[in-house]
Amino acid sequence: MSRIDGPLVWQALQSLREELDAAERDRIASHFAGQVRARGFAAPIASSPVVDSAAGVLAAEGYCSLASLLAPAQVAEVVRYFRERPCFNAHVHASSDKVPRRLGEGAEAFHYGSYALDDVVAAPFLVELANSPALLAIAERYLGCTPTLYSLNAWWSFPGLARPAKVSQSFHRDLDDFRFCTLFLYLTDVDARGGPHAYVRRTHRIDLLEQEMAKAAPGALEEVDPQLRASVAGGAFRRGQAYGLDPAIRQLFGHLADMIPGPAGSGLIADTYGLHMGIPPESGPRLIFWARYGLHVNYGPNAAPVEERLIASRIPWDDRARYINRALLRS
Ligand SMILES: O=C(O)CCC(=O)C(=O)O
Repeated sequence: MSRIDGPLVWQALQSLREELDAAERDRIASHFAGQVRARGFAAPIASSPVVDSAAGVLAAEGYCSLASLLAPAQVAEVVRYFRERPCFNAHVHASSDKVPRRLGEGAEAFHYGSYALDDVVAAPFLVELANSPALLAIAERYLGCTPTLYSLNAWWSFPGLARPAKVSQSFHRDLDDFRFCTLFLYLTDVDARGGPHAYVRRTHRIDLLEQEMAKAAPGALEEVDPQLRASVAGGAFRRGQAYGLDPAIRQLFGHLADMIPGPAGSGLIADTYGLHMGIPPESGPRLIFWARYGLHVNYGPNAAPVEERLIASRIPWDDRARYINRALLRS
């Protein structure tokens, strides 16, 4: 697809996603997955107790915690690598002012310091982790087809800002694809004050949401902001719509809202269509990495493809690997 057609198709699909309710979105996702399966890049899904259990929890709850994704020595190397590079003042590089800033030299004046895709790809261990058979198998189970790895990102969340960042430090839904899931890897230790990711379980699936809503106190939903109500009920919603720590979310779903701390090297895989947020860190900066798995090449705001050799030299490179990583590659 050309550099014009890619964004054009992405924008059209994005508008469609904003108009669909959760059930329609899911139906289209199944068609997409069927088309991908028909094109035959599937590998036999590696079945192991870890993969089976993580895929089951992800489907049932919306996220699954993952321990020991990287060893302490690997984490130290990754953190050292990023500390030596400039970062950019937004959650994703594409939304920043594109001014490189170093840690200790102005970067911390902003909520976020994210890295350019080339630097994320060149970081040690991360491309290998995102392409590990176990994570690909979990994503493949969840999506119903071979995943497309459409976004890699790493960023600092800095403490001490007067207000939380818009959207991402407020409960919100992501709308990247008709079905997708996100691996988050903590690269610093994250306790309750270290900026844990928070996720409202079961808000990723309309059937589960309906079950939870049926348990809500009579009238509880009427008090909720109409946009939030539509979203909570699995209806259409706008991208970028955020709900803060809306008391209604606490009232309706408090018992399902998990804060997810973990040591550096651990993480989670989540369907971030479900309500989620990053709690602003208080005790120190948090460094985190994501890898996003979806149904197709998703020319979202993160797209800035890298040279094939940067990835191909790192992992077993065959047709399937090229397919999975193609959104990240310059053609
Ligand atoms: O910072 C976090 O833990 C959450 C980031 C987030 O909300 C997102 O990537 O959509």
